[in-house]
Amino acid sequence: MRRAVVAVAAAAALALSGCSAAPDAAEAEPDVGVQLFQWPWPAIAEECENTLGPAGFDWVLTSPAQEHVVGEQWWVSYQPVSYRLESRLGTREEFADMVARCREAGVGIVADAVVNHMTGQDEPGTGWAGSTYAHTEYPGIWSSADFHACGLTPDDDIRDYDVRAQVQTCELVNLADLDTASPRVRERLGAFLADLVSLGVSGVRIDAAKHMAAEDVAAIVAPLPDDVRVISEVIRGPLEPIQPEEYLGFGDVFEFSYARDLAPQLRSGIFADPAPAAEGRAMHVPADQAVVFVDNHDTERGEAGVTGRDGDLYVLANVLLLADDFGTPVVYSGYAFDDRDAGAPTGADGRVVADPCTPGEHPDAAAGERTCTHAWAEVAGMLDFRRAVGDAPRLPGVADAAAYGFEREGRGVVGVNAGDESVELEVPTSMPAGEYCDVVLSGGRGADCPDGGAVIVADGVARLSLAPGGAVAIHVGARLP
Ligand code: AAO
Repeated sequence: MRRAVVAVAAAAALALSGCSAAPDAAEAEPDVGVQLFQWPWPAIAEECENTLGPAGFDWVLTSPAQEHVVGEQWWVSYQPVSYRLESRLGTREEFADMVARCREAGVGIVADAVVNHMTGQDEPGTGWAGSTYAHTEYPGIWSSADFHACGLTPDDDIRDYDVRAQVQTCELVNLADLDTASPRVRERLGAFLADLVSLGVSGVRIDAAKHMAAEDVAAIVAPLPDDVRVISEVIRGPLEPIQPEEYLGFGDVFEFSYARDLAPQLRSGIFADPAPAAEGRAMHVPADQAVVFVDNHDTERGEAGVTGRDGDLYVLANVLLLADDFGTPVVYSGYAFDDRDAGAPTGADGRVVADPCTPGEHPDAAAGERTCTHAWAEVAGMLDFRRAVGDAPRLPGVADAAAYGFEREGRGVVGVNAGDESVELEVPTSMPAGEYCDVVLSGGRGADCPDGGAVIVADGVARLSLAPGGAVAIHVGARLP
């Protein structure tokens, strides 16, 4: 069985540093990903160089690179027409250039791979790069024999997630469902993933993995080199027969329970300590195979989680995500929208465009504008925190009114306030007494600690002044002289 191996970024040298060097015992490169949803390849390359590498992000999850059906909606990306890497997000050359430039900046690329299905179109058509297709005919690639015809529902679409055979052999929202049990299909899909790897990607997201038997996905990814990270998208339906745990034999999974636990705590201001990471969390895959997030492109359009539309609460959610010791966190960065289907802004040629984000800025994105979450000072500061606390365990927290905070043993303290009253939160800590810079406020730039950004640790207690909707984080590398 192949094992997911975590790529180590070479960004340490570029990392924003604190005021004084942290003891290096526990210091580790933070294994933090960022999903740049519907970002075009040349713009991702630029973000790697200007923002992501310097902040210490380890990898970027892209949107799918395959040729897709033509349309304005973002989700055309999820209806592949061929395995040519020509899409609204860029050409094959631009994809390869992005991978190389990001790698140079210490950032890996995890490519979203759509292998469960092809298009959901009933009428024949021509894809973005000129390939012709019909629902189950893709000349030179697939013919109808390569697809499932489940015969279990009136239109062969999935109706009932409680029936395994439907979920894995019927069509997900009318998307032509490949017969991934077939050796020929497996081999062709494997060749597509190998092509991505040949361009230097460090990992792949397996879209709609739930809709393929785990043994099929295992067979498709088996030929990949061991150091290619495989992350399966298996949305946890607590009562469904197909569970994310089935997909752990060959890689990691996105753990949807994480955000579902976090969101109600932020909304209510009533926080509870999770079980220690080493003991595992209920309804979560083990920490070392869990990829966790506040939101993604589906949940920000669907589930009742905390999203970019929640203002301060969304910042607090990201602070807690990055302060935690559970799983591999992925920050989500897309664009604001007022229509679920609305695609990202495009130029006159129909290609998606994106202006660069400015490190440290936190714009109020209007519909169609990039949220730039990955460039926010608060996020950069928390990557700095994460680097400094390393593998120090999360200790039981303290709550006061709607504020909550905890220590990463001996190395850092974090606090958030989800209420509308200021709170002085006292968090017990074994950090050395002294004055520390708040890296949330300073974006990790300890040396330029702004006025009011200093936090006192004395008598084994960190005193955090938490404004309504505010967050504070300090770590041993950001101690003021
Ligand atoms: C579009 C149109 C369709 C049209 C189709 C074909 O919207 O009307 O029929 O084209 O022409 C994306 C878009 C779709 C789009 C599609 C293709 O979201 O709107 O369809 O591209 O262009 C299931 C899958 C999961 C999937 C998710 C959307 O299991 O894999 O649906 N996510 C991925 C991508 C996604 C993409 C595709 C797959 C397809 O991330 O962007 O679709 O490539 C339950 C189940 C889940 C199920 C959800 C939604 O979840 O457990 O497995 O996800 O329902 O049906 C609670 C429950 C939880 C439940 C959840 C629902 O939390 O605990 O069980 O609520 O949010």
